[in-house]
Formats: sequence, C-alpha cells, structure tokens
Amino acid sequence: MTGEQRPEWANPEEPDKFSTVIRKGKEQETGEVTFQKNVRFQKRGSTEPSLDELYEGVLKGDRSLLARAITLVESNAEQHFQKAQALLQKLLVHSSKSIRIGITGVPGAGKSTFIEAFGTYLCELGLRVAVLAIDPSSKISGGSILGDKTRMETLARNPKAFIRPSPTAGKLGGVHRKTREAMLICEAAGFDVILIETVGVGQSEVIIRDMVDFFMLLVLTGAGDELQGMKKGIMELADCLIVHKADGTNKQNAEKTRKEYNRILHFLQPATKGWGTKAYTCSSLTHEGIADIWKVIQTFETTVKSSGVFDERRKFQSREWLYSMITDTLHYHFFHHPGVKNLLPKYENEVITGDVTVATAVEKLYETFINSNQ
Ligand SMILES: Nc1nc2c(ncn2[C@@H]2O[C@H](COP(=O)(O)OP(=O)(O)OP(=O)(O)O)[C@@H](O)[C@H]2O)c(=O)[nH]1
Ligand SMILES: [Mg+2]
Repeated sequence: MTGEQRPEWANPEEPDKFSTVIRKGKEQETGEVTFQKNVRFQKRGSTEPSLDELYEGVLKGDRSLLARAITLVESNAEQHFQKAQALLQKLLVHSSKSIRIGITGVPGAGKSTFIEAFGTYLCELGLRVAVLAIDPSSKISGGSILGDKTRMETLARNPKAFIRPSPTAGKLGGVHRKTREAMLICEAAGFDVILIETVGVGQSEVIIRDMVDFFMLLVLTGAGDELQGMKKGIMELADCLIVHKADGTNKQNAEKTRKEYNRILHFLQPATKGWGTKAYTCSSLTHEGIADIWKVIQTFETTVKSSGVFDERRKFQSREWLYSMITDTLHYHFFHHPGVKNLLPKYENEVITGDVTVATAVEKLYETFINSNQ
C-alpha cells in the first residue's frame, strides 16, 4: 500500500466499489492528526473517465472502462444518471447481435458452477462471454450471488470473459434497469453471449424471462413427489430444463429424473411459440452434456429467428421495459416530491385511524404532486 492509494487488494476494475482511501494524516504541533479536506473528492473526480473515453473504451472492449461504464449505470448518484443515459444513447446503435441467456435454479442447484463450465466452453469456441446477475435478495442481505466469483475462477481469468456481480437496488430504478443497461453495454462491447444468473426464489424468474432470448432452469434429481411439487409456472417459463450434477452415482438417477420431467413438460404450455421445451442432463464437474446444451441453444436461435418469434419477443421486451421504467420514474418522483414527503406521514396516520379513506388520501397527495409540477 502506498501513500494516498487504495490498498492493492482493491479490485482495480471496479475502483468505485471500494470507497476507502488510505491517506496520511498531518501531524500538528498539538500532536493531533488532521486530514486534508476534500482532497479525496477532487482526486476521484479528476480521474473519472469522460463520456467519450467510456464510449471509445466500451467499443474497443477495454475491460477496465467497460467495468467503469457499468459502474456508472449502476450508480445511485443523481449526477451520474444523466451521464449514464447519454452513454447508453450513444452505445445503443452498437447493441444487437448477442444471444441473451437466463439461468435460474434453486440455491445450490449449481448455477455458478454451470456458468463456469459452460462459459469456459463457449470461450474455447472463440466466443466472448459476459456474465451478469440479478440477485433478488440483495435488497435485504446487501450481498451478491456472484460474490462467489471464486466459483468461476477459470472463467474470471479468461480474457474472453467478463463477470459482473449483481447490482444493488437504489433510488434510481431497481436492479432490473441496471441489469438491462449493463447488458446493452456488454453487447456494445462485442460480447457474443450474455449469461444472466438469478437465484430461483419465485418472482425473479418472471423478471429475467422478460430480459432474455433463451431461459434455462437447472434442477436436481429428486423423487417424483418433489417433481410434482415444483411450480408449474416456473417450468412454463423455461426453454430447457437441465437435470444438473448428472455424474458419479447420481448419473442414473438424473437420467430417470430427465424422463419424468419430459413427461410433465409434454402437458405444459411451451414458453416460446414453435419450440418444444425438453429436459437434458449435464454435469459441470465432468463437463458431460455441456456441448449438447450449446447445440440446443443454437437450434433454438435458428428456429425462432426464422419464424420471427425472436424479433417479436425482443420488441415485446422493449415495450415492457418502457412501461416498467415509466412506473419506476413516476414512483421515484412521486415519493421524492417535497410536498408529498411532507404530507405522507399525516395521511398515513389518518388512514390508519380511520379519519380519512385511502382514496381521499391518495387524491390529496396526488393533487399536491400535480399542482406543484405544473
Ligand atoms: N457433483 C456435482 N456437484 C456440483 C456440480 N455443479 C455444482 N456442484 C456443487 O454444488 C454446490 C453448489 O454449486 P453452486 O454453483 O454454488 O450453486 P448455485 O446454484 O450457484 O448456488 P447459489 O449461488 O447459492 O444459488 C457446490 O458445492 C458445487 O461444487 C456438478 O455438476 N456435479
Ligand atoms: Mg451461484
């Protein structure tokens, strides 16, 4: 560690994520230690890359600038919002040709290990792979499911790959907006495959389904009862089911489970028009089945592109994104409106005590919001 630096173990690709700066104190005659005021902010501000530097850097696939561009769109600071949107606007024309793949499954299903094996395989084929994550629990835990970059050690070191831990929700839109925007940036940077991991805890599958072209569900071997208990809704979102950890003594069982899933899938509504969702087995330890899964995805891509379903889905997703951002923006501005903030506790109280109806309270708050916005 030197002078006024971040410690060497801070990630150089994500300097903004590490807020501590070690600085020498100034010895005064009294012996007290004081700190130079504002130096840290001046220093950080002056090293912030300009819009053009970020734009050029992303297009060139410069990993450090790519990471900083994503940090910018993930920032919850209001002054970064405009710059981030200007960057995205410039990059938008460059985003299009990658395939977006969503991966879900219960905790411990082996998603991270699968991404490590699958991503590495794709890199060996010469493809560039970006891994993003949506962590629905991060709001509560503050953690990140890809904090376990260690599970993806090989992939993280691969120059053809880029791994980004999940963003945390903030006031300027939730993790969904940030993940979508990070995805656009990765596409502009020329990544061929975008893998998005989310832990399957219910609602997150629907959100991720709305962002990707192909959606896979990782499941484990289990008794018939467990299969029946699995939510039909989740299976109906998937374009393929993978019975994972099909290795060693578990291999035979995995094959049996695959057949059982296929029987159930036969009666379900397929997630994508013109595509029959099927179950496959795979092991991320032995890598058996990994190549076949990529073949399935390629067949899927050809099928849905020629039928027009691929384009149709992307258009639908853009429209959905527009509406969800409108909702986010209105929500943000409404709850940050000074008048609303001021009156809300009063109306909340009156609604609880039964002095005012909910509809009246909403109408009054809405009037306050509208009147001062005119
Ligand atoms: N036998 C076997 N074990 C596996 C395989 N893939 C993953 N595992 C093990 O399963 C455990 C969980 O793997 P992870 O990749 O962390 O699972 P995850 O779904 O990402 O878990 P969360 O991030 O907590 O939701 C680890 O101990 C892995 O070593 C596999 O193909 N075969
Ligand atoms: Mg994981």
